[in-house]
Amino acid sequence: MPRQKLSSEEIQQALADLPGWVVKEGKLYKQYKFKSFAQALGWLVTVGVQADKMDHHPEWCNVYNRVEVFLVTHDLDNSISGWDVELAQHMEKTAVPLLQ
Ligand code: H2B
Repeated sequence: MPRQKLSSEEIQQALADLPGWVVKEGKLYKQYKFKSFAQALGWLVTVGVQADKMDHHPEWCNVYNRVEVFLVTHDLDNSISGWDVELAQHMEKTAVPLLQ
């Protein structure tokens, strides 16, 4: 995926390999349900470190074992870009073993 604003077609293509992810409010969105609060918290730290390395930060909210994530690129007029897809792919890879 290019690290630039994606077309609707490119977004749909990316979503095909990202189970549970949808476009909501113009952002990539998913709600995760982890086995416990501790698993959710561990995942937030893992992903947070990676996001900071990428200098691409998620909008997210955690309540107990649930985490809601919105991904969008503020520097590209709040569009969905290759960075968002890359971060979503990292989230998927790291979340799967920890989910309920
Ligand atoms: N995160 C997200 N989600 N989108 C951005 O455009 C973005 C970011 N830009 N993190 C980065 C920081 C930028 O503001 C700094 C200056 O590199």
